[in-house]
Parts: sequence; structure tokens; C-alpha cells
Amino acid sequence: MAKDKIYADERRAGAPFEFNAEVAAVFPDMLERSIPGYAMTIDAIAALARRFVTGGSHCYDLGCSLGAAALAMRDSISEPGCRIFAIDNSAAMVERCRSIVGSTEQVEISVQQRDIREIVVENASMVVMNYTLQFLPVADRDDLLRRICSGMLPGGVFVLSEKVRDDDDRIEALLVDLHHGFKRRNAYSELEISRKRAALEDVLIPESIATHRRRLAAAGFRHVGIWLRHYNFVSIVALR
Ligand code: GEK
Repeated sequence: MAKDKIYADERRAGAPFEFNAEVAAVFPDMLERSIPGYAMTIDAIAALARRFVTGGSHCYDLGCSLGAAALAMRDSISEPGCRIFAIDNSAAMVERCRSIVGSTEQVEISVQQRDIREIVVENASMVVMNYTLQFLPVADRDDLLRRICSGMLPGGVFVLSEKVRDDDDRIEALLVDLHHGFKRRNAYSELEISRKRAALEDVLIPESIATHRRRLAAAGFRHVGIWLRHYNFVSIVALR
């Protein structure tokens, strides 16, 4: 697995973060060393796919990057006639995702380079947004979640993983610090951590758990619960 040294390079300082070829090439390492709980979300997506995906339905991995969630769903679906749509608007991610996913398996994964704000979700028993909503403009988030919910089958499952912001400023500062400690233990230097933080400013916009809960309820999800929290990273399960 190629090691993420992007922000060790001082030429990267100052520019906003982008999902380009350089990021796509080191992405699995970047996620594992930066997102506490990431591997657990992929395991849970597999377990939820076994439980919730129904025959002849669609599954969506929105903001799929290299397709980790789509692959977890594919390897767990035993129902017949399902299709998985893995969608990302980064050309570099989609190109790599296509070569990782291949095309020989029983459950087809259709990898598409699209903006997830423009897609139609239909006949869905499972939708995953694993750390993707946080990259959309806040003003676009309500509408997208409404459209996701209305394209889902009754009893379908939505998995939403996000970096969150605590309403209490002291707790927020503590959680950010603990997260930086996690990154230091994963061999990122202070300089890499602070450059990445600056690059993500205005690109990754975290919201509070209360805001996510309100939006999910307003979108039409009947049951909403947090199944994972590690510092300021959460994963939420919502049932249509
Ligand atoms: C995983 N889910 O491994 N339309 C489509 N894709 C988008 C958009 C958009 N408007 N905005 C951002 N993206 C993956 C990890 S990464 C999370 C997801 C992270 C895409 C973007 O190109 C990137 O590939 C992905 O969302 C977010 O489980 O890097 O922290």
C-alpha cells in the first residue's frame, strides 16, 4: 500500500485539498491513518448489506472513492438480481475504482463519474455515504438526503459516516486534539497534520450530530441511531 506523504512536501502547503491522482494513489493508507474507525465502518457496511439488501434492489455507494464500501456490499449480498452503483465525481478516483472493482462478479458494480447531487436514487434497499456528505456545500445537503430517502424502499438502510463538530467548544477542542494524537501515533508529523488541516478548511465542513439527526428525520428516515463514535468521527444508521 503506497504511503501518504503528500503534506510532508512543503509545495503542498497552502493549496485547498483535492481528490486528484496524487491523493487517489495513496488513498487507502490516508484513510486508515487519518480516520479513526474507518475499517469498522467497512465491516459494518458488509454486515448491514447481509441483513438489509433485498432481491432485485439497488445499492448505492455515494462518494465511493476506490469503492471499499461497494466491494463490502458486493461480497456480502446473497440475494439475486441486485445492482450496485458506485459514484464519485473525481476522475482519478473513478479510474482507479474501475480497475479495482473489475467486471466479473455475480453482482455488478456500475462505477460512474458523476456528481452525487445530480443522480436519481431508485429502488434502493441500501445507500452508503461513507465520509462524503461532509464535502458537499451545506446548502445542498437537505435536498440530497430527501432525494435519497424518497428513492429508498420501505425498510431500507442508509449508512452515513461523518466527521462531526461538537456543540461544546471545549469538547470540540479536546476531540480535535485527540484526533491529532491518533494521527501522530500513525506516523504523521506535526507539520503534515497542520498542513492537511489548513487544506481541508472550507473543503470539509463538519456539522453537529444534532444537525445530522434533524436532517435525517426531516428527509423521512423513521429510525436514526449512532452505531459508532471514535473521537469526532461518527457513523449513523438510518432506516426508511
Ligand atoms: C470510502 N466512501 O472509502 N459528487 C460525487 N463525489 C463526491 C462529491 C460530489 N459532489 N464530493 C466529494 N466526492 C469512501 C471514502 S472520501 C472521504 C470517501 C475522505 C467524493 C470525493 O471525490 C471523494 O472520493 C469522496 O467523495 C470522499 O468509504 O476522503 O475523507
